[in-house]
Amino acid sequence: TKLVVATGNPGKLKEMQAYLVDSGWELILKPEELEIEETGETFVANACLKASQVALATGNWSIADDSGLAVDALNGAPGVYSARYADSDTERINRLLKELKNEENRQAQFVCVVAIARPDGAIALQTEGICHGEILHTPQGNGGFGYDPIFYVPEQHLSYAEMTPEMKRSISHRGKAFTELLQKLPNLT
Ligand code: ITT
Repeated sequence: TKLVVATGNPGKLKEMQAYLVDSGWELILKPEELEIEETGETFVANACLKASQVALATGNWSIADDSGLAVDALNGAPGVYSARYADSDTERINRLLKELKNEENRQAQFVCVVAIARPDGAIALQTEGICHGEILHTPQGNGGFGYDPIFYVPEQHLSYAEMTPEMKRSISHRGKAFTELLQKLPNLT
């Protein structure tokens, strides 16, 4: 069965494809001209909205990921606004580091909600994953995408950007959401 991967973010797309490669679904890319406005105020609302609207527009099953970085000292910002925080990954990182200048509390969590919608737009499955970490004072590592160079995971003693793609996939917020999703997939009918 065809499954449209409802993302326009190349970094996310790569990771989503890696989780789904042996799932039995035939993965289809989202048509580029199909853009969904993220009007929700929660990760769950936006993940469901993207999955439902892409399913309805294409007539296929669809999977969407809504994710973001919630920083304790900023009361959870940028959160669902992580993508809209600035115009490029570098500018997003610079803005966050500036907001946290002289801030000792570096605690943060990456959150990921994944939702699968049926061709009629109904949500069939939805899971969430969280990864706790700390915001570094300067970027470290060249891998990954987005905020990866400033997100440090104490258990691994590495930033997301210093991990191999395999290691990031196994411990990340997205990894936790997809592990649960893949466990529940066989029950879908
Ligand atoms: P789609 O909605 O098209 O999937 P997007 O980039 O707009 O793409 P989101 O609205 O979910 O996606 O925004 C999530 C942002 O959070 C993303 O743009 C990154 O800046 C950041 N982000 C999410 N997961 C990340 C990860 O694993 N590593 C680094 N940054 C991440």
